[in-house]
Amino acid sequence: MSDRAVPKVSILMGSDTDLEVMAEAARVLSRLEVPFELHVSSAHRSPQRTAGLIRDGEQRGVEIFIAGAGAAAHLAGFVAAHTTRPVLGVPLASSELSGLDALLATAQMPAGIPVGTLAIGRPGASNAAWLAASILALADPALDKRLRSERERMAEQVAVKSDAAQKKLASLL
Ligand code: RP5
Repeated sequence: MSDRAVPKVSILMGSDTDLEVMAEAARVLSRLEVPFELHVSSAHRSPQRTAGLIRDGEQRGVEIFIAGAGAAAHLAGFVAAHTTRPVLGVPLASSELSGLDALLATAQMPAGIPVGTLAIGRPGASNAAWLAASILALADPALDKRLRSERERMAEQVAVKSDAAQKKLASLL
C-alpha cells in the first residue's frame, strides 16, 4: 500500500516480471495521492489467491481494480468476473507477440462483463492510473483539483518544449 490510508485502487499483476511496467501505475497514483495496494497474482497459476484478493479488497474499500498481464492475459477478465467495481486492464508485452496477444485477450470481453482496456505496456499502465484517478475524482473534489493542476502542468511543459524545439530547429537548418 502507498501509505496507511485505506487503498482505493488495487493493482494486480500476473507475474513479478510485470513489476517494472506496472510500477508506472503506482508512480502516477502516488503522485496524485491516491492510496493503493499492489499484488502479484495470476488468473492461471493462483486463481484462488486472485479471487481472495478481489473479495478482500472489496471488503476493505477498494473501489477500482487495475490488472496488468501479458501473453494469454486473462487476469483483467478474471477480476471483472469477480467484481462489479470498475476494472482497468493493461496488456503487457511479455511474449513473442509483443503484447498484441494480451491486448486482444484483455479487450475482447463478453457483453456485460467489461474491462476498460488501456494501451500496451508502460503508457497503458500510466493511463490506467490516470483513468482510475478520474473516476475517483467524481466523488473527490480535492483529487479533481490535483488532476486539473497536473493537466495545467502538462500544458506548460508542451509550451516549454515548443520553445526548445524552435531553438533547436535553428541549428538543424
Ligand atoms: C503472464 O505471463 C504474466 O502477466 C506475464 O506477463 C507473463 C509471463 O509470466 P512469467 O512466466 O514471467 O511469470 O501471465
